[in-house]
Amino acid sequence: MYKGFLKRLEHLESSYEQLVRVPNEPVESDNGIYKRYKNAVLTHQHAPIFWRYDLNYETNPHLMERFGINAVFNAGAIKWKGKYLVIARVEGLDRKSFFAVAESENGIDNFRFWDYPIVMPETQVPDTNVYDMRVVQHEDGWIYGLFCTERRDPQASDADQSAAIAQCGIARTKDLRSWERLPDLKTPSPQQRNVVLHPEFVNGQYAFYTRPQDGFINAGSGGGIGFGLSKTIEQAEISEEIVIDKKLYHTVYEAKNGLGPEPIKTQHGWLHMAHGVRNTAAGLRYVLYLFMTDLHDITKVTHKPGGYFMAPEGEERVGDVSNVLFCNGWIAGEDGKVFIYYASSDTRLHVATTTIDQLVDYVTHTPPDKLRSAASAETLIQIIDGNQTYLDHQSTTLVKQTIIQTGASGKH
Ligand code: M1P
Repeated sequence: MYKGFLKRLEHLESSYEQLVRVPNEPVESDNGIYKRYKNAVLTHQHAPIFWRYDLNYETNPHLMERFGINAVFNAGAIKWKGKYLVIARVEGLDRKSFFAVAESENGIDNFRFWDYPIVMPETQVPDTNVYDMRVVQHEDGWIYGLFCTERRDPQASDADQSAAIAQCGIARTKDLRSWERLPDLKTPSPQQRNVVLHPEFVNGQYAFYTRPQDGFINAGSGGGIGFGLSKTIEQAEISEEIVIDKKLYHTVYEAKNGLGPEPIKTQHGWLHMAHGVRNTAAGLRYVLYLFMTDLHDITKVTHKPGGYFMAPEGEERVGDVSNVLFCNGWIAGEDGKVFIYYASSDTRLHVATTTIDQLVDYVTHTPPDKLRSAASAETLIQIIDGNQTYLDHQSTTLVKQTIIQTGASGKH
């Protein structure tokens, strides 16, 4: 019997190593804004063997899985001691999520989980489920993890086993290994998800992006990305919550929206990634969009391209909750390169790469949504008109000639 055990163990190990070591490759995209990659960076199969199996022959002679992992997705991200770290939402077969750190040398492949998941202390009211951590290196010197804590609605009757209350949990760390849990954020809204801490103080206070919502799934009247200040983080409380980016009829964020990772500071403004949700006959569709806020008044949206930045494609469209892209982690390097960690269909985690220059260009030059079909057609006509100088019967020969001449004259 032990021979069968050893054979299975060898097979498990070699398939695991093959999966984790496979180099990732960029996939050509024609939008010029970012590159997707061929392989997901984390899946349920990236969970280490020593998490999933009891490796003691005496107690597990069939080498059966004892702790199955269902999905690895929605990850916060941070560059830490020269490594690319993601703090993923790892969901077991029992539907409970927990946080676990995986690291990579280059940010695009070879992600390996640290030996143990994060031990997240609980408040006096234990969390039933925790997920979607936003990792923020704050100027106060701490690294914060803000996440959704979900508990059963105490008002729900026995007949209703799905009513839940979502709030923002807050924890902080200096080493990403040991975490101090702080009281949950208090806001005027009945429920909160997708709360993000701004990395800098605003008027000497901690600044939060929120997502007020009436119900557990429906944002209701509270839809939109909110904003509020708190004097302390140890007893964080927002007394006034304003909406800075609201949900809007017939847009990709008409049902609800929520901020993604912490914003990136650029010389032109703060770059934000968010998800927008709309309803369709096939259910909710989650896409990612970008916008920019003012460097001095961070509640003022200065640029917002129309439509989505990224939407589910190919295998990304299918999973436990299909037709979903979600992003709560990105890393901007000092060299201007940006690693976007996005999850598809609540199932797996991917990476896309781009640069700050490309994102700023995208945000500042993509036409806004003018909210009417005729206005969209008009925007397109302006682009076509502008291009006429370079076209010769729909061929781009003139563009190429102009670029060669301009390049030769040293203008670019
Ligand atoms: O299932 C899609 C997403 O739904 C929730 O996000 P939101 O509150 O914005 O609708 C979260 O549960 C998120 O984790 C999940 O990916």
